[in-house]
Amino acid sequence: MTRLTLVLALLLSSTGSVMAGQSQLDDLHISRAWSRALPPVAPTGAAYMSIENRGGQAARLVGVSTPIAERAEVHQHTHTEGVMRMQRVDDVVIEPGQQVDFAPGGYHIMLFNLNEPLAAGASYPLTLRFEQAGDVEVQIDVQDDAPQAGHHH
Ligand SMILES: [Cu+2]
Repeated sequence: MTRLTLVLALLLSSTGSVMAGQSQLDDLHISRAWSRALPPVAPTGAAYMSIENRGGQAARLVGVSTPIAERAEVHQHTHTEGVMRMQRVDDVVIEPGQQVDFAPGGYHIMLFNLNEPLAAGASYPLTLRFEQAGDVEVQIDVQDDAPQAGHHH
């Protein structure tokens, strides 16, 4: 392989991966993004949403962040011997054609050391980091009750 061919091949392969990332971003549909309203003194909160993967390859959520909390983590509730606990998970995989619901009692985004209250009617940005697709920013609506099932923005 000549040097020029090698450079061309490298260029083509990197362009290809960027495009794959872009298209996977388009394949991720996030709906029902909400937080439960809490009293202003609450130090922690949680965010919920549904993530649907309409693409052909698995998507892996590897991180979360938001300006309204010092730290955000992906958590899962587990039942062990009748006791409900929650624990941090490193990633959540959304298989092609699948939807994963983050909801009370299951997966949730845990927010530590809130620097503004989760007041009903407010909203705030949350960034979901996917391994291939990159960052997706969603707007989280703060409300008293869970949104209706099947409601999409
Ligand atoms: Cu939690």
